[in-house]
Formats: sequence, C-alpha cells, structure tokens
Amino acid sequence: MDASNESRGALVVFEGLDRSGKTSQCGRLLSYLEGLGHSIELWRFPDRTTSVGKMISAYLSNESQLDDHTIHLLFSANRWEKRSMMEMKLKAGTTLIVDRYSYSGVAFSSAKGLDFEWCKAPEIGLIAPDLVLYLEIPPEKAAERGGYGGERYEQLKFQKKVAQHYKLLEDSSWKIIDASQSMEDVEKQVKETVSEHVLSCQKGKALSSLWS
Ligand code: NYM
Repeated sequence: MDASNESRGALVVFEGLDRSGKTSQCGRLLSYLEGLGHSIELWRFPDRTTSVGKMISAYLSNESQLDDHTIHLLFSANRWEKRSMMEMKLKAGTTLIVDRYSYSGVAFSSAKGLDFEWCKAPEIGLIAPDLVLYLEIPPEKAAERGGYGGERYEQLKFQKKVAQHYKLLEDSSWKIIDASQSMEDVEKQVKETVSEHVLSCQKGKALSSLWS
C-alpha cells in the first residue's frame, strides 16, 4: 500500500473477549507512551459518536433489532468511515491504540453463524495493524470479573464461541497475552511488546492492508 521509508506512528490493536481487560490496558499504555513523549491517541470500535455508531449502539443495547448481516456491515462501515483519518494520523507520526478492530467484527459475527469468509470480505482494504495484542482469558474467568453488563453478546455460551472464532484469525501480527495474570503483569508484557513495534514504525516500516 505504501512503499515509503518515512517514519510513522504504529497501529496497535487490542482484541479479546468482553471483560478481558482491554479497556484498562489501553488506558495504561496510553499514559505510558505519552510519558515517553510520543504523539499518541486512543481510539475504539465501535465508535459510537458517529451516526453509524449510534445505530450500532442502539442495537447493542437492545433498543433496536437488525438482521445479522446488516449489523455486521454497519460495524465494518464504522471502521471505513474512520479509515482515511487513521491513515492521515499514522503518516503524521501519531501512534494509534485501538480498542477492538476487524477481528472483533469477524469473530462476533461468525460466532452467530455467518459465513467466516463473508464476514472478512468488507474488512479487506482497511489498514492492517502493526500489532494485535490478544488478551486471552478463559470465558468463565471473564464472566466472573464483575459480571457482564446488559449488552447483547455478553453471555458465557456465546463468548465461548467467539473465543474459538478469534483463534481462526491469528496471524504473524498477533501477540497473545495471558490476561488472567495480574493487571501489572499484563501491563508489563504489553509495554515491552509495543515498544519494539513503535520503533520499527519509526524506522519506516510500510503501511499495509487487511487481508491481503
Ligand atoms: N463488536 C465490536 C462486534 O460485534 N463487531 C465489531 O466489529 C466490534 C468492533 O460489540 N461485545 C461487539 C463486541 C462487543 C460489543 O464493544 C461492544 P465494547 O468494546 O464493549 O464497546
């Protein structure tokens, strides 16, 4: 997608089941990288602030009903509407920490029974992360963590299926972190892994696209 050797920000994605600790770890990583003087932003998907995001939010809170294919495409559209901004920020040298991305899209929708390849198709051409930190936790343990909220998908049986589907998406950009460790131990591993990747992007690693 981009053969330039210019320094850029890194695209770091957190993935994992609901209650795996992603949001806390994103916050900790943000403070750490800011402290080192990096230009850095924290993003999340779904981005519920856009009009597409509001439709997604209403669906997740059971205020609206949508066909499974339709909601899948809305989640994807929500990433596409941010794609050019994402590219601009990365090229301008800002590292983006992103709480959920295309892997959530495919894992959750295919766990409902939608065709796996069909689920991947609308994600093709989005920016490929430099690093995916997958916070791995047994679904039973995640369910014990303060219980689930009232949103759609927050049920143990379904989360077990999602975990299986995530596994099918693992590639060389993934680092699997045992999220049943203490927050501090997870944080330490996250920091070590991310520092290496930020450096390789500063050295001019080219941007690439999903899923090619
Ligand atoms: N989710 C999230 C999807 O089903 N598809 C997607 O593409 C994304 C980004 O939305 N249970 C699901 C996973 C979560 C829910 O996410 C909301 P969060 O991180 O709780 O706001």
